[in-house]
Amino acid sequence: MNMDVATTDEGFVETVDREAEAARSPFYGRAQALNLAPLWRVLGGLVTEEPKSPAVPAHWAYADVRPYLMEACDIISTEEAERRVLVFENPGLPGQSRITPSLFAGYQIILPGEVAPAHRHIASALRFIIEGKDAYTAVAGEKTMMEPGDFVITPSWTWHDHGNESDGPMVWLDGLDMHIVNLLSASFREGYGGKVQELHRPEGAALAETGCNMLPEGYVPPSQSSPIFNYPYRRTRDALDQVSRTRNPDPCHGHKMNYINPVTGGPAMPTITTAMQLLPKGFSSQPYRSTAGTIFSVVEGRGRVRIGDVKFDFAPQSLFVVPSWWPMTFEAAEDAILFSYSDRVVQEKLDFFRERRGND
Ligand code: 1HN
Repeated sequence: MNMDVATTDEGFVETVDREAEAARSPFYGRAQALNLAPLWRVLGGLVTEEPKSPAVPAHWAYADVRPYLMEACDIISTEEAERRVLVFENPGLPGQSRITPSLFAGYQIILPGEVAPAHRHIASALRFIIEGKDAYTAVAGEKTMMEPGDFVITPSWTWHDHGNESDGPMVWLDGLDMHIVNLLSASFREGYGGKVQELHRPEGAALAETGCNMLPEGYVPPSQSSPIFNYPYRRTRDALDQVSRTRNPDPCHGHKMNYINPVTGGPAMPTITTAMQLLPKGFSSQPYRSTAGTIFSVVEGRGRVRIGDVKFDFAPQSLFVVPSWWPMTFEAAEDAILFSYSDRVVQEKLDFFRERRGND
């Protein structure tokens, strides 16, 4: 036997008997002509012993990204682009508009007076505000003004348009689940047929109805997404501050709070788990890994994240990605506030989700 170590297309190392494989080769060729393929040549890569993400850890500093956003404003209008977005591409997944295999991340910039026209799609979106004020998004007939640190939801198949009524640029992080939608070939999209949608609810209606730990008698939720579509930073920050006075920090996560849908108590979005966490100054976390590849956006504070043997220093408005099953630890040089999103809720619904705390 002539045993060789070979690397498959998926990058997995296998032991191969070259002579036997050569003898089987005509069979493989004839089978291929009938669109048949031998499982035994690909099994190891199809069903891995542990998660092997094609994504890699990556970090973007806002000072590096912002000039490109500004330059994008010089070369294309929101009108022409429809959405003026620079996509964060995972270096392990170039050209695919993926920051993880399942999730999209991009920064959208909208200048004073511009409008991003109304449309809707099956993909759900989150907005996490990075810079600017007095810009709005309108979702399903209601407008909300956005500020840095606000977490805003565009549920599946809801009309949405954005506008900037301020005198400065507005930048937010767009997180979308279209890769999950597309995996299942379930995408639809349509234009509204007018720049801005008709508003039929006063600003603040959603927060009053569903964001005060009460629900109107007889309330029927319009979708599986949280009816609160803007979680204001002021409230989130206050909650983290209060919680940090009454609880000890989790050894892996510090003070971490998940955004919830008040109707169900479950995650705010049906396909994307979202959270905000406070790492107190001087906090040094225990290692943590999970199968949910996670995108982090830093709101406040400086520190360091270690992902496997890769280290990134983070600062306000940094963005970084931790792929599935990579161990991560945090060190906070200052009180740090981190927004994050992942596909955890999807994995939990399908019984896929696994996590491991500590060093094993
Ligand atoms: C989209 O519709 C928006 O509505 C932002 O603001 C980013 C990225 C990919 C596909 C659709 C938006 C998007 C997007």
